[in-house]
Amino acid sequence: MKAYTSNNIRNIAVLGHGGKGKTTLCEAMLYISGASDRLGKVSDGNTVLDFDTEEKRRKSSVSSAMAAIEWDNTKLNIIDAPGLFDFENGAAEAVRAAEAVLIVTSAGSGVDVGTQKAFKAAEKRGLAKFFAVTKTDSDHRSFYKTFEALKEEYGNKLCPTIIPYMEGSITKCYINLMTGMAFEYADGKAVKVAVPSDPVVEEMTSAFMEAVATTDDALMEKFFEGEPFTQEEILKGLCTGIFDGSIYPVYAVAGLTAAAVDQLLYGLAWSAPGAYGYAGETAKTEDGEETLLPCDVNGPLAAVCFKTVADPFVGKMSFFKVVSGKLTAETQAYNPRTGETEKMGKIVTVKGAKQEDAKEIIAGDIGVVTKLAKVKTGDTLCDAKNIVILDGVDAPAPCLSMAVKVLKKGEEEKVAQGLSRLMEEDPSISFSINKETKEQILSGLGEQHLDVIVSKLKNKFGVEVNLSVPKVAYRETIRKKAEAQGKHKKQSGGHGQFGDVWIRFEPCDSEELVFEEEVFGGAVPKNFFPAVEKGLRECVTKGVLAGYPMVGVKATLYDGSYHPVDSSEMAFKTAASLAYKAAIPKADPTILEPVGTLVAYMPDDNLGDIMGDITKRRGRVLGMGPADEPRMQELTAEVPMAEMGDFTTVLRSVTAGRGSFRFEFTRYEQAPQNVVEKVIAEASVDEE
Ligand SMILES: Nc1nc2c(ncn2[C@@H]2O[C@H](COP(=O)(O)OP(=O)(O)OP(=O)(O)O)[C@@H](O)[C@H]2O)c(=O)[nH]1
Ligand SMILES: [Mg+2]
Repeated sequence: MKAYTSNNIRNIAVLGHGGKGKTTLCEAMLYISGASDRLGKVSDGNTVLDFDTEEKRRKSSVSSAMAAIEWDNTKLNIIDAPGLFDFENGAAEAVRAAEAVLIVTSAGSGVDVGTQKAFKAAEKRGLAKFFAVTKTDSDHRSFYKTFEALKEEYGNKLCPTIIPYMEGSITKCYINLMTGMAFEYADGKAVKVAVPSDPVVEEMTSAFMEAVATTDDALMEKFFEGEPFTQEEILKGLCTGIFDGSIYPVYAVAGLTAAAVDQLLYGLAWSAPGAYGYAGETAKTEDGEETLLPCDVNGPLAAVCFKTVADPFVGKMSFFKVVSGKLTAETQAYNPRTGETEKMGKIVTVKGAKQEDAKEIIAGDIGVVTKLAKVKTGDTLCDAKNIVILDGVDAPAPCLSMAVKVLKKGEEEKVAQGLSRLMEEDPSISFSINKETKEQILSGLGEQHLDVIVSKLKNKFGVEVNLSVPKVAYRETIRKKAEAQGKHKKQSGGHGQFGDVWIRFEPCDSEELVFEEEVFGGAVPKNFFPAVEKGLRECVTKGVLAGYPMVGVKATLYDGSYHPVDSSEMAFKTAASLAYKAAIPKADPTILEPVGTLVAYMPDDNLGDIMGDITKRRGRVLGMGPADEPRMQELTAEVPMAEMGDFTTVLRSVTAGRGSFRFEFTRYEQAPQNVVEKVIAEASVDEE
């Protein structure tokens, strides 16, 4: 690939709802531009971008993939993101690296959730927005229906740019309103035809011109006078509007047949902003001050790692967006997070799974540095003399947790290693050990996400695991006062063992055991008190009902007796545990369950259903009201953690993916009787 200067590079994130045709469209862009010598098909598993085994198996993208395209003296870095919400991390990576987002939907669709999410993600980072309505080759899939739906959602900023001319339900040709030319397509090849005269074409042309006119007063005047615009005026207006967010161009295409894809490439090359077009990117200095970094190849280095891949052959690959300066094999790059200077590996560019050596990655471009052992996704690399921190990646937080069971004994370490590699690639995975239940907990964004992780463990790391619903960390406590004697006496041959205590147990507020003594007249000598306390502290780690830790207990040693020769610390420790075992069952023991606070967001229409679901989960709604976003509600509730298992899945299905939530542990509460019985029954099964 030839060398491009910063002003000729565009980074485009391709986002949208699952299955709408993003990968297919990207493949067509690669094919039409000559970056790929065949038109890959997702259904045939031969695409450049869905190269991972999991993607081929599922016929759907699971991670972001990148390829550079050369078109009209411009380098277009295309980043194809997965549409399924379980793989949303890929979209977060793509958005971090891009200046423009191509939102893909398909003809005949309304405004789907993927479109809304992509739009929001682009807004959040202030990126330019383009729409591609694909699948316009299929019969009875109306581009115009989708256009109207988008218009209703996004208003007059929507600017038809390539439109299909339909005869009945069949697309005959595509009209480029930028150039005023029409083309028919056969095998992706364009044949110029006359622009059909049709009221729809006239209406769309007028909408296009009006959108362009809004970017400049002089053009608006011309528009009202009915004067035609020159090509330069059109392009300038379009670029201005796209850049400042007053125009969202809409392109009709068909990825599968590569129809009108050349027109889309022209549109992106001519009118998508690159990093060079902006004043710069805002970073933070070490003191937390904001500083603007212009896209200047001669400026100080500032690059953000937006994606990490653990490649089996090349090793670790860190994907960078260079904001200022350049990355070369000789660069001394400082990592403010670790405080270390990184030794550069090789510089490569990627086309899907393929790598090609490169000399450098310059400001405004993206590329890969290999073997940076310490760099993580989200890290900034910069000049040690000019330390800056760029925004990281807005990765979604894990929300569905399962317990991991390793199938073959002895492979635990291998599983942990495999997972830590996968976590390097995907920050929306987390893996930890629950100290209380001793279970290994794997968390991700949903069932499909966890399913892919399990498959990758098997295929990439050769280890098999099963997932099950995690145990809940219950606690035990007592509800009334009770006392008992614990007497340990043994006479075996010479030296005997003797310890005798009377201990009172009562409820208290402390999580930890509170130990006191009220011994009169040396019934138990002082030097044995620590042994009694130690014995009790060991006991409360296991409750008497189901073996969960005991909390909220005060123990008072108030009497006992000793033997001048046979008493020992050991004997008093044992005596204390006998008192515990005898007293606690009389102290009305019960089970406490963890309760968390849920804050959930959902569209207005789903509020009733979600409230019903929360009630079914034994939750208490604490409050609700309109969320910050239009047409969304925010609901706060307290829900037992044991009931939250599949809430992610239910919320997603009820809200068609629009909902989201946070859930955090709040406190322990008395569990209802049926739960107490269930927990005790399960514990006795576990013990058998
Ligand atoms: N007829 C027709 N079918 C298409 C077109 N584009 C994609 N498809 C089909 O739609 C399905 C999904 O296409 P993908 O390209 O995998 O969609 P995606 O948006 O990348 O999907 P995710 O990666 O899962 O988000 C495949 O079966 C494609 O063959 C098109 O232009 N025309
Ligand atoms: Mg895809």
